Amino acid sequence: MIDKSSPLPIYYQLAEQLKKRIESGELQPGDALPAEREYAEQLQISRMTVRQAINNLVNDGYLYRQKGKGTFVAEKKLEQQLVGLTSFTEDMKARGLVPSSRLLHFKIVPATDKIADQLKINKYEPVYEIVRIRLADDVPMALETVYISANLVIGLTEEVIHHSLYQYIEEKLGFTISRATQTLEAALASEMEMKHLNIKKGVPILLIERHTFLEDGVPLEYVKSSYRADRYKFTINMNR
Ligand code: 16G
Repeated sequence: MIDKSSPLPIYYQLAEQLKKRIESGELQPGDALPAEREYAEQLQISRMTVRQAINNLVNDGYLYRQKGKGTFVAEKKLEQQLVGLTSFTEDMKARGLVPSSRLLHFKIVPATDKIADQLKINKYEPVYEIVRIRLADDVPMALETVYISANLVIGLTEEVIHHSLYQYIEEKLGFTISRATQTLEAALASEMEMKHLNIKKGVPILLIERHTFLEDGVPLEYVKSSYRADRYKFTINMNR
């Protein structure tokens, strides 16, 4: 019900009501929403107001639009707990999703000042530069750029990184991946992210930077990832 005397804007009230119906499961992923015109008539509000409510829910990842077909309820966001140091493959499998990668770039390059500093190696030492799209059930979730010292991790190939990088490092090379520090910030998708993550201009993304270390404190990888903010949320547990 819309309360026209409420100080809360009408579009906001409508968006909150739809959100509740999605969260309660009354509206299921894939369900089509009635046309904006129908909502407007039924609730005696303007189509502009309906559109504003729906735009907000599209931006928040609750709904998505399909050209010529209408507006639909989106899949629930994937929630990642920021507690254990896990790989993409492990995260997806834990949710019952099938992980896969699309390799965009794989090269050994001389470390720049910045990369050398991140990996605590000398400038111009060889590093792997790997760019992968990470998918869950064939849906692109993140775009990941990884730098790893080629003198430390031997034998990485395109074939290897089509599968789990962490698994190769631990099981084939016998290293112990021990800890990581990570930063998380919001940004707007770049052209490259828009293209590869299949998102529209202006959609927010979550930028993650991770430094991962081996047991003895040796830097293993420096990673920059862009996660779709409409499909992903991160949970942080805190103890006081
Ligand atoms: C995650 C890590 C990334 C790591 C990758 C290994 C974040 C932000 N990044 O995507 O640092 O390289 O897992 O995944 O979580 P893999 O073992 O499946 O190749």
